[in-house]
Amino acid sequence: MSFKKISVIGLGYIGLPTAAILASRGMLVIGVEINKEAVDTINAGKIHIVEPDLDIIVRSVVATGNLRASTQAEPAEVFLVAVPTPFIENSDNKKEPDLHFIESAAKMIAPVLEKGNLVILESTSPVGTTEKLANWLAKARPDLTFPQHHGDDADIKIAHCPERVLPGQILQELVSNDRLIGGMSKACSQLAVELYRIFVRGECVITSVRTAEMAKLTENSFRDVNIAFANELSMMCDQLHINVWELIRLANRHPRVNILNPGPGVGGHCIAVDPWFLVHTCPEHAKLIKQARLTNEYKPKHVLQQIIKAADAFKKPVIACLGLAFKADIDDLRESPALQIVQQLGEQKTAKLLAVEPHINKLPDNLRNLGIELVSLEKALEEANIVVILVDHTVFKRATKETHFATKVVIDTRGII
Ligand code: SAJ
Repeated sequence: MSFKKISVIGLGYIGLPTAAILASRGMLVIGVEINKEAVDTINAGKIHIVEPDLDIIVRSVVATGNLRASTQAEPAEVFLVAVPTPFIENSDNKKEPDLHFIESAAKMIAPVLEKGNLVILESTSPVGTTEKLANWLAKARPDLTFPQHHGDDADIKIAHCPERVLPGQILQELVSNDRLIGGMSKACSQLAVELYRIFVRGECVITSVRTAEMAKLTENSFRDVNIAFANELSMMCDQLHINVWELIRLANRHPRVNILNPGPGVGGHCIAVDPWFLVHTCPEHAKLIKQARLTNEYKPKHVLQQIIKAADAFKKPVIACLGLAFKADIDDLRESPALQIVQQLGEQKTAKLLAVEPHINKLPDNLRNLGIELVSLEKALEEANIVVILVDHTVFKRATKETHFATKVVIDTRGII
């Protein structure tokens, strides 16, 4: 089969780049998005998120007519679902996966599904979610057959092919990364491989649907556990007056040791979220994974205590907080430990706070309401007596080569100095 018309449901950090790449390969792509503003922005050839080079490719595929956004689903050969899967905190403070965006996507595409269509779930999902999606679709369309009951002969083919791209390098990784293809039957996998072959240069590796779901959660939990190890080391080193960066550099000289970098905590909407899906599904076994999450969630509090202690030595402390994003060289503030630290520091009202974030033009309202100012790096370094490095943006790394840091009390949570 050669595909012509593809529908991407959810035009966020994954959906929009994927839609744009498919469109750039000659497909007619209809992006479906509930946010009307985002739809209008995209149809004007612009983008509502920040990702290197995405603006160029979207502008070009909208101009050629290969990409069009809409708030309504319409018939297509493939439906690629890339909607968010956050968690909700229940009354016992337990984090439960929130699948309502996937359920809404199922309700949206069910009326336009036709025999022969392929439905792919790309959203990071707890094990069993693709089967749930299939059941939601089957319930809405009793006139069609689905792979959970009809295997290879089903009218509709369904697969889970998790996205695994790194924000900041999405366009490159979409093409070069290997792709896991978890079809609900052999025929489902084969059709999904055909689709990804349109733009993936990495290998398309076929597995079961549940293994594909678990693999994605495993990758992000692996990273979370390893960062937690580094963060635990950094807190022990603070207590023992040892330079954790030197320690890690030395330990990593061992041929089988490769410790990650400690930081102010773990942010973003993936690594700080996905391990909870495993903890929720297997609470009695996912103990290390849960503890890693708790360690990484605690790290911002540890940094906050360090800053408060440093500020105590000044009558009128002025604190410059360098970086608000969840990691280097992006503008994304979601689940950012830097943002959390600056907000909590602002709530203490014990110091004048200057925030430096070169990737945004305006502070979020909650920070502005606390009297925090967004300033340039130069102004921050001129005025502050304490400098807290919260994000390792390239511009900050360059600035540390100059001398003005030497005269300040510096708390360097990223080890850039
Ligand atoms: N971090 C550290 N120390 C490190 C590495 C990262 O503190 O040594 C922090 C970062 O500063 C950031 C957080 O961890 O706050 C997460 O950043 P990241 O760069 O590790 O990952 P994400 O969230 O941008 O993207 C991850 C990737 N997963 C893995 O590398 C296993 C990406 O491939 C996934 O596609 C993405 O999650 C996702 O969408 O799930």
